[in-house]
Amino acid sequence: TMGKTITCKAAVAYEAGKPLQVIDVQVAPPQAGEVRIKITHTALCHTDKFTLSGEDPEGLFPCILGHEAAGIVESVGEGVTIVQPGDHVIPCYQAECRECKMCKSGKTNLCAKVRPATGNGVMLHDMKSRFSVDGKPIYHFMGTSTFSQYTVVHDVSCAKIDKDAPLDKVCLLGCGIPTGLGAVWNTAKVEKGATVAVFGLGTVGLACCEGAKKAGASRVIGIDIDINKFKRATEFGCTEFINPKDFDKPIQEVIAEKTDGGVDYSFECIGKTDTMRAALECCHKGWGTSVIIGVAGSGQEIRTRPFQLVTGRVWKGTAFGGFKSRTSVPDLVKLYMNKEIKVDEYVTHELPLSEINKAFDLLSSGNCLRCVIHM
Ligand code: NAD
Ligand code: AHE
Ligand code: ZN
Repeated sequence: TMGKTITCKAAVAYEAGKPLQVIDVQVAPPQAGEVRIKITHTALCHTDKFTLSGEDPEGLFPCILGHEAAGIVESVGEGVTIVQPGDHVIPCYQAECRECKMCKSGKTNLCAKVRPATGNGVMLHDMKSRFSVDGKPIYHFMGTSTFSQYTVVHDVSCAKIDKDAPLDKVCLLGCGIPTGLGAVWNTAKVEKGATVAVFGLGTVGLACCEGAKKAGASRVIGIDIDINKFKRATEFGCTEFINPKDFDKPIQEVIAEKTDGGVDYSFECIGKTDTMRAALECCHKGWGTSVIIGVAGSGQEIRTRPFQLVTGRVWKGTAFGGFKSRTSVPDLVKLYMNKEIKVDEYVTHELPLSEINKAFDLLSSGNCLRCVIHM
């Protein structure tokens, strides 16, 4: 049955660098292969702030940001079998179609099916947006656009989760926590006894610390320039801290001295190209592996001496921690329900949608990890 257009509140990013406007938007019914979700809770990730700043080359305006959320399926378009109305879901910016070359490769979690559409702020069916204000289209973002009371996503982007899971908490399993855990478990495959350095102790960095602790790492060195971040990091598995501001020499040298030549694994969870270099260069000669997680601004490039790689250091990167989304997110929800991974501990603030701009300010403050928006 053909659904109706819904009018609801959404936070619209009209222009880079400007506050969001919480206004009425029209959300068209889901077309073939699409799902309309009532978003109940969404958190903010640093990537939302980054895109709003105008630094993302794929950032389109006006758009509806947001990609770390949970909700309930309101209606589905033609041919959708993956979910049905009433299902509890986490929208996934990395889709998983299980049919494309990339999904079938077994080598990556990146899915190719809907990426051309999601990178252009539209839906694959007709390469158009389902959001509008007064008849003018508003772009989607990352195929999720969760800063809206209702959103439309591709069916292959919906992870169906346990109905008992608290949506105000598991929304965090839409991005930051899986990214950090997966970078350690899937991308680096940190083993028992390994030494680890984590650059940036926000949500993604702390999830790396937690993942490393669970993997049995012997040392987890946390690096941040905001000392407020050190206070809680021990609970997440961090065993020692370094504030680069306390040293005159490059931080990679400081770490190498403390670790008999360098760490086995490092993770960059900041998004700056100089810390990406430091993270590679603090790795041990012959085997040290560094994983880039942070997202760097448009036009920026990483650099190091090729000799760093010639002598056995490995530079890697990861999106959504290498987790195949539809398959893994429900499992991560189960791990949380069984108290095997933390989630509640990352929620430091909660606000209503009307105050979402305040959440953007909070995200860069020392005592904030995730601010959950109640829609
Ligand atoms: P966040 O803002 O909560 O945390 C970043 C931390 O880095 C903060 O604690 C900050 O104090 C610290 N920091 C900033 N500059 C620093 C410097 N020069 N040296 C040391 N520490 C510094 O961000 P987050 O939400 O945890 O995200 C972290 C990064 O990961 C962002 O770049 C985000 O865009 C990216 N990200 C990538 C993926 C992915 O799939 N690859 C997923 C989620 C987030
Ligand atoms: N659009 C940017 C890159 C942004 C980016 O790398 N996004 C990550 C997720 S960050 C989540 O907080 C990602 O999944 N990348 C892989 C993909 O397919 O987008 C740019 O530089 O163009
Ligand atoms: Zn994110």
